Order: sequence, then C-alpha cells, then structure tokens
Amino acid sequence: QNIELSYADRAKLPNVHPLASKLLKTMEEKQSNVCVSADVTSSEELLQLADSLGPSICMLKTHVDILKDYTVAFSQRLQALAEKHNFLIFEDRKFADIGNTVKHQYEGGLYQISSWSHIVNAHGVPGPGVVKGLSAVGKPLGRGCLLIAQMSSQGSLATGEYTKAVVSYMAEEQSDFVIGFICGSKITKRPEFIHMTPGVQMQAGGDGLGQQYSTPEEVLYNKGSDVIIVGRGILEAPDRLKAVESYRKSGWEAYTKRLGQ
Ligand code: 5IU
Repeated sequence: QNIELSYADRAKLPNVHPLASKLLKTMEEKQSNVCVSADVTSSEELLQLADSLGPSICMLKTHVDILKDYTVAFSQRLQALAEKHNFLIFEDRKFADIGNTVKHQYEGGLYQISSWSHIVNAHGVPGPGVVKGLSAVGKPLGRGCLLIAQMSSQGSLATGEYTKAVVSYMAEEQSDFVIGFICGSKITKRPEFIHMTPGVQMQAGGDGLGQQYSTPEEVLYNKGSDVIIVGRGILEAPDRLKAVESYRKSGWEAYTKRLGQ
C-alpha cells in the first residue's frame, strides 16, 4: 500500500522543484486545488476574473493568443494580481516544435511568455529537445514546465506507450525544469511531480467538440490527480464566484478523502 503524502509534505521533499514546492504550499494554505482556465477574449475581463476568483484558486491558466487586446501593461497587471492573491500563472501554450524554435516562441514574439508566466506546457512529440529549448529560457528565471502526457479530448493519441515515454524519457531526466504533467490520472509515483487534469465539471459529459468531462471527485479521489483545471464549469455559471467556491470545496473534500482524513 502506498502512503499518501499531503501537499504540505510533498512541498518539503528534498528533490522537489522550488516552483512545485511553492504551488503545493499555496494549495495547502488556500485549501484549493483549483486552477481556473480563464478562456476569455478581453484582457479587462481576464483581469477582473483574476481579481475576483484569485482568493479561491491556486493557479490561473491563460490562452494569451485568444485575447483581442493583449498589451505588456496587461501582463504586468496580471502578475500583480498573482502576487496579491497568491496564485501561479500558467500559459497553456502547448509548445511542440524543435528546441531552437520553442526557445524563441517562449521568450520573444508579441507575448514574451517567459517574462510573465510561471508555468508553461509542452507536447512530448518533438522529443527531449523541446524541454531543453524551453529550459534554456525558463530555468534561469525560475520557471517550470508541465508535459502533456494525456489529453482530455475524445480520440486523443496521447495514450499508452506514448504517455509512459513522456513520463520516463522526457520528465524524469529533466526534472530540474519539468514540474509535472497534464494527464487524466496519476501516472508516476514520484511525489515531486504534480498531476494536473483538464476536462472537469460538476457533471460528467462533453461539449460536442470532443471535450470530455469528469467530476472533481472522480479526478482527485478515484484517479489520484492533484489539480483540477476548470474553464466553462466556472465561466459559464450564473455566479462565477459561487461556482469557483463550489469547485474548491468539492476538490478539497476529494483530496482529504484520498488522504484518509
Ligand atoms: N485543455 C483541455 N484538455 C487538454 C489540455 C488542455 O481541455 O487535454 I493539454 C484546456 C482547453 C481549455 C481548458 O483551455 O483546458 C478546458 O476548458 P473547459 O473546462 O471549458 O472545457
């Protein structure tokens, strides 16, 4: 039988990445394993979301390229809100090119993602070079990366041997920059890695475009993941604040149940 470590215990492990440690501590302090997926197209609305939902979340996920009005000032205000409410920023950029190209995509262009996002993610398809390229930019800044080991969408090709290779060949060898995975369930026993799962709503189902939903209880208790990523379950609720709090509460209950408390 595996002993379940608490988020607080895992934050103190000798080999844990400093950013993963910070996230785990934040989760424990705020009693929140909720990452809100702030998939809105106006930067003003995104900042409002960050300010109002900030106290209830451990992380805020962005798709900066869907904003119609991105500015550097916006990225600075978002960083200030992350400080104010103690959450991490995760730009869901899904890098998937050769090392040299992702280096430029991460550091430069219009968005200069590495300057404001604590965490980014990458596909394993290119092989270890994608992590090496990102790491060259992000490691000196104290950033971290999640590898996409599985996807929530129907018919995803990221399964089986592919998932295993992402874990063993890509993550375990580059754990100075890789802090965990996007996945549907716990895929490594190493407690230093963080498992984050999208495709979460209060009711199981789908969206008609391939998204598949599981409940917080299913993801955190049955599947052993650590963080639930919730977009429309919160964004399309009549009261977003009430919704994020209900995800926070059921997420925390499922986690404490897993710990056997
Ligand atoms: N997202 C997924 N599934 C994945 C990955 C990312 O849904 O496998 I990798 C993103 C897409 C969207 C958010 O930004 O997570 C989920 O939003 P909804 O909760 O609204 O479905």
